[in-house]
Amino acid sequence: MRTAITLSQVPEALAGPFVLRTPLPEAFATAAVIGFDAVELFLPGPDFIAVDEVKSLTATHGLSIAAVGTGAGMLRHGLSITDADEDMRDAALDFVLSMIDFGGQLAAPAILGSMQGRGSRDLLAAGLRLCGERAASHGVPFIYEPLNRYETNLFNRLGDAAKFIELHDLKNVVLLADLFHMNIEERDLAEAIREAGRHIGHVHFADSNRQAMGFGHTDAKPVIAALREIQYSGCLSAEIFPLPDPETAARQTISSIRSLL
Ligand code: LER
Ligand code: MN
Repeated sequence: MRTAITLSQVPEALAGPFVLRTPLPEAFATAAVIGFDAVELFLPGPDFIAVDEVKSLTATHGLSIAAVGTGAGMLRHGLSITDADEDMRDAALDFVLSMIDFGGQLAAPAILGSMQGRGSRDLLAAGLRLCGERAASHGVPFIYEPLNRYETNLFNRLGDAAKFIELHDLKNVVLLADLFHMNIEERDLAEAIREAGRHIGHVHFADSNRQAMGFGHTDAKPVIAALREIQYSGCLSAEIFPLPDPETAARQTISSIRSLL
């Protein structure tokens, strides 16, 4: 398993669970110095920075791109791929597809989190199919993230989302296990990970209170054991609040992962 940390460049996401918010060159340098393998990018959109500039930052700092978030489409433009309005839905899909293309050029998968909205499962299946196909053209998966009940009506638990992927035969769509959402919705974190098994393609590594692992009350040992059991080899990505400050949160993430792995 590899370590990753979230970098946000979205002013509207000031209250969000993103650790490093300084300009990208500085944020990449901080992530590398603290010892992360990768960074997860939360950007305003696909044109915020040229792909070549990101490639040069990854090369300079020896980091890879764990994933790219799409949530700015919801935060900045109110877009969701399950919007009942067809024009809004199309605009949402355009945004997500353009983020898939952006990430794809960096060998990074895109994530559908808040842009899933609160719509119908049929619209979700249609959107995920398109996104999975587009991601496949870049040789990366597309990541679907079940969220807690206060953020979506669609899927709150990994096992239900895994069954949905199988029922609709959604190819190249993997699941994001966000331990913060899971702490609210799952009966048992490790059991949920085992149940979703091979469908899990990304992990948001957060403690119960969405702070760095070790700053809340989640028992991370069985979680790591379950991830090992399903032979998860992706990133443990710290999508957490920068508390008490970004550097402490980042360092705590690394030291907790080192003690667990
Ligand atoms: C995004 O990864 C996430 O976990 C959401 O809670 C953000 O709204
Ligand atoms: Mn998340």
